[in-house]
Amino acid sequence: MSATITSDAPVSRLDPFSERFLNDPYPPHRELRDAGPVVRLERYGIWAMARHEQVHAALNDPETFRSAAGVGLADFTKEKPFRPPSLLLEADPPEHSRARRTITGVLSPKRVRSLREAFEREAHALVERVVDQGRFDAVDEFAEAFPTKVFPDAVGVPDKGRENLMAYGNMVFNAFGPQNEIFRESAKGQDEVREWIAEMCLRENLRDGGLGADIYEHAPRHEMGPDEAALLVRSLLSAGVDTTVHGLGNAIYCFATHPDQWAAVHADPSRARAAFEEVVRFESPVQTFFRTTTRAVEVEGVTLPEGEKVLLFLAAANRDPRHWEEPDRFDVERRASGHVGFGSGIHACVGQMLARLEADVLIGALARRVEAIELDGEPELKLNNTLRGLASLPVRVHPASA
Ligand code: OVM
Repeated sequence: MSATITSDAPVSRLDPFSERFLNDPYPPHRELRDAGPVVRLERYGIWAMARHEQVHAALNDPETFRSAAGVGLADFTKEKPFRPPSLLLEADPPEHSRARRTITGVLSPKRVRSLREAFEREAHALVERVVDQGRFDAVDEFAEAFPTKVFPDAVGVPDKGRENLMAYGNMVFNAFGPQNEIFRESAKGQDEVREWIAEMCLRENLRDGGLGADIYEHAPRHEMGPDEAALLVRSLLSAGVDTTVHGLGNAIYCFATHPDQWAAVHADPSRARAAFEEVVRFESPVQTFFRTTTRAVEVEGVTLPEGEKVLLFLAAANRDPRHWEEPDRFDVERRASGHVGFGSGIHACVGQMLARLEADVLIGALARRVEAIELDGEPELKLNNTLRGLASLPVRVHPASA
């Protein structure tokens, strides 16, 4: 007997990073789920899982499915990473644990709750502005306007240069895919963006009392030095902006295309938080992440060798009919918890409470003021190797009579 790859695994020729796939991922997601619990993607010589059961299990078995070899297509044991690896995202225990504890300490429930008032002031002003306009672009003027203000305010990033945040996130999330045209286009001429980000990670540029400064304060308690603290600030700046922008944009898209669902949120704005959870399930901002096998592992009769890249389709798991009832129905009243849009296990999104707070506050404010949202033109997709969201979303809103 020899240790050859057992190839009774289903094989697919799909390219999950092609424009065709990214434009309408749901039919190929179904194809991948139906092909089997684990599928070989010929094009990249990798494996894929698209069913909820296997995606959830892999996320919760970090000893077998590690992150330190990168959570993108690139294998950090063979290729130079696109940037110095994240101490959080691209790390395994025990190194990951110190970084995680530091960030968890900073983003405590109490600290996140303390941000609500400032978020509400900003949300109120923004909602008044768009209601006055009547017609606006729900991406630039709403979904992007809010997180790009309140998030850097919370972290303590100075005003000047904040436009770099979106460009940086777009590039980082593209870098998890192959070096295709989508990635190259987003990385073009970004040296200054990367320099600005590196500057903003330094203690001297972060406002006292902000989350960034808090990272520097907590770091020594977990044996982390200033260089490591700077990398943790980089994690906030990488993962905290584009993700929420896409989540909020996708939310407005879902509401505009499902008017009865917006009517339910308008009738009871306390539903905003649960409605956002359903948005993250239904149009997951982060579509995929990779893991790398640390040993030969059997998945439902198929043996994956050691050191293999496995692409986990979070967004496909979130619409797996083996797990969800009528998964393709957007229903703000369903129990969407259990989705893996924020991941699961030790790497689950550490900022998810902050993301939910932003969404709750902004969607809640809109729900109190607006009774109907309608499309006012063709939405335009923003192509990204990892993120799903819109580049433009023209809408018209109808204020509720006071
Ligand atoms: C990080 C990082 C970057 C992008 C995404 C992410 C979704 C984390 O630098 O730690 O998590």
